[in-house]
Amino acid sequence: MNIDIISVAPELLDSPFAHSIMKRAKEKKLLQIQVHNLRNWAINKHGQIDDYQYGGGAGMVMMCEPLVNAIEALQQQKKFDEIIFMTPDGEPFTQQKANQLSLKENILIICGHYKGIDERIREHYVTLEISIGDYVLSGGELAAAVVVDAIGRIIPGVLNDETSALTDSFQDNLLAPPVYTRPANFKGWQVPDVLLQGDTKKIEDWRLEQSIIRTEKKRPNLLK
Ligand code: 6GU
Repeated sequence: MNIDIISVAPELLDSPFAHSIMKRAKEKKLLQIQVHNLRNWAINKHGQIDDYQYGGGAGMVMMCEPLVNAIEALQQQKKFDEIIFMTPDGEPFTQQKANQLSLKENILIICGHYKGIDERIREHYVTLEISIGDYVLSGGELAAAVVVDAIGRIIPGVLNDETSALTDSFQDNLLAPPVYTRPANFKGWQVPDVLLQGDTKKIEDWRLEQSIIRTEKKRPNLLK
């Protein structure tokens, strides 16, 4: 899978993909991430990519021309299955959406800044708008990092058996059950007996029961 990202702050995206599972995905060539600096397509030598909004009001708007030139330059190289705009007014991001996107071949992500991007880009190029929650970030980069991480770790072949995504919270609309590691007794706090007895069927039943209890308690809406 290829993910191209257009950003005015590419440095923000250096670190998130350089570790652990994301790093492995890249090393295994299952995921290729390329971050492109929008200023490469600035309209003048001052690096301008934004301008005042028509009708007045505070905040700059990212202009059509640099974005169109960036998008079209990348479209020369690849046919994108999805052109995603990261925006707080987008569709709420979920595990289900991550699952769907992990099956695509080429994705382009546009990170907004300032007051957003000229509406005409959303009308004529963007195929999907994503928000990562009901709060406002200063730019789309951190949100894009969240989305790419969630997608990248479930690309087939990225996780090994040990870290299988099938047991994640949300995969079946249930939160994951509690987990424990050694020692079995720490300061008198005991690990539940069932986990120590090696009966895999019993353990499986216990985990499902705990998942349901936990979901009822913390996120009852998921059960509806
Ligand atoms: Cl995708 N972008 C920004 N700027 N803020 C957000 C967001 C995205 N999702 C939630 N807040």
